[in-house]
Amino acid sequence: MQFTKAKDALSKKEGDIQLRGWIYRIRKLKTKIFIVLRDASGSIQCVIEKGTSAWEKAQDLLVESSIVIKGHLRKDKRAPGNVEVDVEKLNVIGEAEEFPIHKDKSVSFLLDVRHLWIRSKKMRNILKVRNEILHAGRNFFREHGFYEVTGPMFVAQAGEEGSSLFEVEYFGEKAYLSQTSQLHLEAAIFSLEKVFTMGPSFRAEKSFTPRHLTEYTHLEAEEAWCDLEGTLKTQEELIAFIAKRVYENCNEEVKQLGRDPSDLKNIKPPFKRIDYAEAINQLQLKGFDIEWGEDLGVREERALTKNETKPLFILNYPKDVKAFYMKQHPDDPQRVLCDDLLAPEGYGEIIGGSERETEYERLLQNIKERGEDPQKYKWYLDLRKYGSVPHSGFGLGMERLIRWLCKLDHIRDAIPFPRTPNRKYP
Ligand code: NSS
Repeated sequence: MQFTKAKDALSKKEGDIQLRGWIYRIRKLKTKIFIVLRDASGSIQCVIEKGTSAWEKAQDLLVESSIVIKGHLRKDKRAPGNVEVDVEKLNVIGEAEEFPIHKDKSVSFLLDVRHLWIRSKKMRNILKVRNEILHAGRNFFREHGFYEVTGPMFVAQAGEEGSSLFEVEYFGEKAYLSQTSQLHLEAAIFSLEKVFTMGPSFRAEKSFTPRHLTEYTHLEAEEAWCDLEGTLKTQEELIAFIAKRVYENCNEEVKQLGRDPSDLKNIKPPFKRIDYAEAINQLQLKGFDIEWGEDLGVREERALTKNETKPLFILNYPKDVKAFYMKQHPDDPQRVLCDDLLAPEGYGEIIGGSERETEYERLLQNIKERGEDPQKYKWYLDLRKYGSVPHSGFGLGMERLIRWLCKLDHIRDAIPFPRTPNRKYP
C-alpha cells in the first residue's frame, strides 16, 4: 500500500490507509492513546486502542519519534480536521529522546537548536512560503526572457562598500566573499543581454538589526539596452508576480503566520515613486533631524513606509551615499540614476537598483574617489571599452522580501539557518 500524506488523508473518505511521519503530540489515557502524526503536508490524529500490538509499542514513545502507521481512516467530529485513524499496526522507525524544545523557550535557545526548531509549525509555514518565493523569482525571469547566470563567490574586488567585505585566504593571496554578482552580470549582458542570478551574498556588517544577515539570498538582474525607467518596471512586475504566486499557492500558510492574504492581492504595479529630495522633505516635516545628502536608515525608511500598503520607490540619491557604478544624473552631477524599493508597513528597503555608468573616465574617477585600486577593476572597466551599451539592474534581498510577505518580526526567521555576526552554529 502507498503512503498517504496527512493533508490528503484529511480530505479522503473512509478506508484503509498507511501514513508515516513524526509524533507531534501524544496523549495517553486509560484505554486509548492519541497520537497527532505530522509530516511535511500537515497533521492528523491517530488513535490506538488498549490490547492491540500497537498499544505496547506506543507506551514509551516520546514526541518527535518517527513512525509508520497502518490503519483505518474514518470521520470523527471530535478530531481536529474531523477525521481520525484507528491504528491497526504501528512501526517505530526512530525512537526520539526527550525533545529539548518545550513551550516558552528563549529566542537564543531556539537559535541554538535551530536544526530541531525548523520542524515547528511556524518554521514549516515560513519555509513553504520561502520555497514559493524563490521559485516564483526564478520563474518570473524565465518567463521574461532572462538567462540564469552564476557569478563567482570568490572575488578579487568589492562590488559594494569595501568595509563590508569578508576576507578569505586564497592560496596565499587575498580574496573576498562576493557581496553581489552585479559586476559579473554586467559582463554577461554583452553575451546574453538579459540575465539574472540567485545565490548567496555576504556582508561583513556588524549590524544587529531585524533586517541584516551576514549571508543572505540575493536575486539580481541586469538588462542591456535598459534605462532606469526600464528597470523600475521590471522590479515592480517582479514583486507583483511573486506576491500573486504567494497569494495563490500559500494562502493558508501566510494566514497562519498572521498576514491577511488579501494584502498580497493589492501588490500590483504601478508602485508610488518619490524623489530623494521629496523623501528628505517629508522626513523633515515628520520631525527628523536629517539634511539633503544624508542616507536613509532603518528609522527613516520605517517612517516613510509605515502607512503604505504597496512598495514605494525612492529615486535618485546623492552620489556620495551610493556605489561607484551608478550613472551620473544628466541634470545634476551630485546625484545618480538609482532607486531603492521600500516595502510597506514600515519594513523598508528590499531592492537596490540603478542605471550603470557607461562612461569609462567617470567610472574610473568614481573608483579612485572611493580609494579603490583601479587595477583590480581593470576587467570591469574593459566592459566600457568593447561595445558598451546603456544598461541597468538591481538586487533583491530575498529574506527581506520573505520577512515582509510573511509579516515576520526578524529577518533571521526568513532563512532556515541564519548567519549573523554572533551566529554561525548550527
Ligand atoms: O547593496 S544593495 O543595495 N545593492 C547591491 O548589492 C547591488 N549590487 C545589486 C545589483 O544591482 N545587482 O543590496 C541589494 C539588496 C538590498 O536592497 C537588500 O534587500 C539586500 O540586498 N541586502 C541584505 N539583506 C540582508 N542582509 C544584509 N546584510 C543585506 N545587505 C543587502
